Amino acid sequence: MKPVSLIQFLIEERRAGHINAELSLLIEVVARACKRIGVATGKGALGGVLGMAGTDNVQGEAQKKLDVISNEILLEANAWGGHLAACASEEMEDPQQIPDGYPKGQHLLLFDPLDGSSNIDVNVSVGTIFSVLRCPDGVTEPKAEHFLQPGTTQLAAGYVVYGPATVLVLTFGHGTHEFTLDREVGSFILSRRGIRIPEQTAEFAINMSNQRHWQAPMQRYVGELLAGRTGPRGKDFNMRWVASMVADVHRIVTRGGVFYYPLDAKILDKGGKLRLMYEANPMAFIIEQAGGAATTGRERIMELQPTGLHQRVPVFLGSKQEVELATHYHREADGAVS
Ligand code: AFP
Repeated sequence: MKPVSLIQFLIEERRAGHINAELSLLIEVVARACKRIGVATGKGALGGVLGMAGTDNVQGEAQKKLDVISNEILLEANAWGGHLAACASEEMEDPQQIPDGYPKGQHLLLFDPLDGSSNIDVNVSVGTIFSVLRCPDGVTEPKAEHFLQPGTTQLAAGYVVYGPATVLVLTFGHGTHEFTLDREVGSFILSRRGIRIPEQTAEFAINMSNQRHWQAPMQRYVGELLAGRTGPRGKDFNMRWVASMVADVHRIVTRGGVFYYPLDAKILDKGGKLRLMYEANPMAFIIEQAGGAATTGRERIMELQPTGLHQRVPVFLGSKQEVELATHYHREADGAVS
């Protein structure tokens, strides 16, 4: 079969009425920016971009952390196209407006430019996560409050994993699709259409070093997984933890599994570790569109009414039956179900 490029796929999606021309352009621009981020991360130590921002390289020039560079790449790429009303990023306290004199569009873009950035220096996969919302009608200078829309209103969500291969996973609410970057040609090529995550799994991802801080239902649930074949679950479970959410989620999108970043005593006052608007919501959209589930352990992530641009939430996502069981244990402990 003839390979389908991202551009051809976007044309198909427009013809099917799933997206308009402006959203198609937005995705093209984000994908192009991510190719540049992939090139920057791929240079490793040779790019002079590893280490902490605020340090100097051997020539005495200021070094920029790759997450700062990735943020700048995405901002710069998106300022011009006329497809955005504003963007918001993990790297910036407030939304970034489109500069005066540039054309504006109807969309709001949120992103985590380089998730898992603490893994860069050790050459482990990192990624970009993004979410697209519609700018409320009549708003010309969107502020944080205009971004505070539930995940169910997302028009698009995606991530790019910069690993052995650079891979884009995308949804417009009509299935989840994967594109692999052909590095010689410079194009993202459709590699999996309509991804389905198996409902059951025997693989879970969690940072076990936080175990003593977890709440009782999480202790119970993971305790049962660890008990394996002789425990109440009657089967052995395997564990993985990359500590780059994009890489952990991509494994789940590829072979199933579950990912948990629960609330624990250390992060109780923050509400969780991961950010709702540009980590949890887009990942939840991608996972649900692939037949999986995504909750906070208590509620569906995409139904949360956001209260802040950088709000944090607990995240349970992946194979449906496992996420439902872990969520059931929490709701049962809360007295919400019997
Ligand atoms: P960094 O971008 O600071 O590396 O954080 C990545 C992350 O938010 C997410 O990608 C991982 O799942 C999670 O942190 C790992 O957190 P722990 O280090 O607490 O396991």
